[in-house]
Amino acid sequence: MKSSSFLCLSHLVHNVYQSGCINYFADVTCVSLQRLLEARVYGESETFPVVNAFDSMASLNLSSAAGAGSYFAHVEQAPEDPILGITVAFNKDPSPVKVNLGVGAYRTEDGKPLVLDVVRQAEQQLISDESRNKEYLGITGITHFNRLSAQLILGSDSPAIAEKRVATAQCLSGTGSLRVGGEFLARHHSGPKIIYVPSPTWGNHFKIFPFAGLETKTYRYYDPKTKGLDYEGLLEDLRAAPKGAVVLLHACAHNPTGVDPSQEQWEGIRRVIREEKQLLPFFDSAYQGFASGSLDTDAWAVRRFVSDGGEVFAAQSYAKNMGLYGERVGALSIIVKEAGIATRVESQLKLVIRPMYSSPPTHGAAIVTRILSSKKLFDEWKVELKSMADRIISMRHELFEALKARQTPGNWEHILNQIGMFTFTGLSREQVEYMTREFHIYMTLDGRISMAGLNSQNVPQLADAMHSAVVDFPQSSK
Ligand code: KET
Repeated sequence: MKSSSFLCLSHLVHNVYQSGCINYFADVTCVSLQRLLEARVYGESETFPVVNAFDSMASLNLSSAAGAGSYFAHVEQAPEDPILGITVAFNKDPSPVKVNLGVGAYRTEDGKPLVLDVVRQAEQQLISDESRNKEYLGITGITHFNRLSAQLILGSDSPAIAEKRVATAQCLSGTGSLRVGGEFLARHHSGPKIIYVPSPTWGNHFKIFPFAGLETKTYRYYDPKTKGLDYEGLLEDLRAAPKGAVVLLHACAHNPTGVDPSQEQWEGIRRVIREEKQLLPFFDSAYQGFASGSLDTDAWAVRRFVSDGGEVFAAQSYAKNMGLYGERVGALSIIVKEAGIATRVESQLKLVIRPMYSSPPTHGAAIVTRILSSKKLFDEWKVELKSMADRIISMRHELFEALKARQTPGNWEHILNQIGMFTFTGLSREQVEYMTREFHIYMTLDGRISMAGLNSQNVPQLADAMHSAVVDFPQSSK
C-alpha cells in the first residue's frame, strides 16, 4: 500500500472520530474503513472498487485537478455488478433472440415477469382500505409482519416464538436483512467478528459483510470434481474456525451451486457448529418454497438449528417466493437464549437501522402481511409457489433431454440433481463468453444459469449454445 494512501485514510478515520455528528457510530465506521485498508493490503481492490477511490484521493490535488476544479475528477469508472450487470448488458443487446439467464428472477413460460395473483388480490384490498395512511413505520417495521415472518421461517408452533426469544426487524429484502444482521454482529457479537461464507457463495456476501464490519473468510463447500458437496472439506474448515465465529449458511437452494446438504449432512454440520466449536449460524433464506415447492421442507435446516435451543440469525427475503423483487421486503430474525436478551437485541437493532435508512417502506410488507394473515390467500400462495417451483424443475428435465438429444459431451446429470433457481453448469468463463457472443445467451461468468429464465422456446437455443461451447472449447469446462 502506498504510504500516502494510508495517511489519507488515517486522516479520514481521525475526522470521523472528531465529527460529533456520527460519534455514536464512530467505531463501526472505523471498522469498515479498517476493512478497506485491509482489502488494499490483501490486494482485493477489484472486489472493493471504493478502495481505488481512496487511493486516488491520496494523490488528489484540488487546485490543479484535471477535471476543471471538480472534487470528483479522480473518481474511477466502477465495474458493473457481476450479476445485475448482466441485465445491463442484456438490455443493450439489440438481438431479437437474446435470452437473460443472469439474475435469479422468475419468468413465465412466455418469458414475462410474473406478478402473483395473491399479490394482486392483496394490493386490491390495500387500495380499497381507506383506513390506511402513509405515516412512517416504526424503525423495525410492521409488528404483525415481523411476527408472521418469524412464524413462516421458524414454524407457527415454534417454542422460540412462544417463549419470546425472537427479535425480528422488517428490513430491505434479503440484502438489507443480511446487512443489518452483519452490522449488529460487528457491534455486539462477543465472539470473533469473523463470518465464514461457503466457497463459492452469492457474490454480494463478500461486499455486504466487510462493509458491515465483519471480517469475511470462506469454508469449502462445492467440489467441482463431483459437482456435489465437499462435506469433509466443509467440516474440516468449520472445525478449524475460531470458537464463536459466525457461519453463513444458505437455508436451501444454495446459490450459485444448487447443491444442498442432505438432512443427515445438516446434522453433522450442526454437531460441529454447536457441540464442537460453538459457532454462530447465520442463515440466508432467499428461496424458501422455491427449492422443493414446500415452505416447511425448505425451512427444515433453520428449524433444526433453532430446535436445539442455540442462537440463530436468519435473513428472509420475499423477493423470489412472493415475486416482490422491487418492493424490497424481507426480515431479520435473531433467536437468542431468553426473552430479556431478545428485547435488548431488538432495542439495539433500532440503533443500527435508524441512521442507515430510518425505517422501512410500507407497501411490500403490507402485501406480505395480508397474504400471510389470510388463510385463503396463504393457501393460494402455496399453490402459486409450488407451480413456480415445478416449472423450474420441468425446465431442468427439458434442458437435460435437449443436451442428451444433441449428444453433448459430458455428464449433465447435475442439471437434474441441483436444487432451486440455478444450475451451476460447470461451463468456464471462456465458454460463457462464447455463448453470449455467438448465441446472445446472458449468464454469469461463473457458469451459473437461472433456470427460472428458461421456457420451452428458449431451451433449444441454450442447448445449442452449450453444445457448441463444449465442443469448441473442450478443455475449459470446470
Ligand atoms: N441471498 C441470496 C443467497 C441471494 O441469492 C440473493 C439474491 C439475496 C440474498 C438477496 O436478494 P434480495 O433481492 O435482496 O432479497 N440473489 C439474486 C439477485 C441478486 O443478485 O441480487 C441472484 O443471485 O441473481
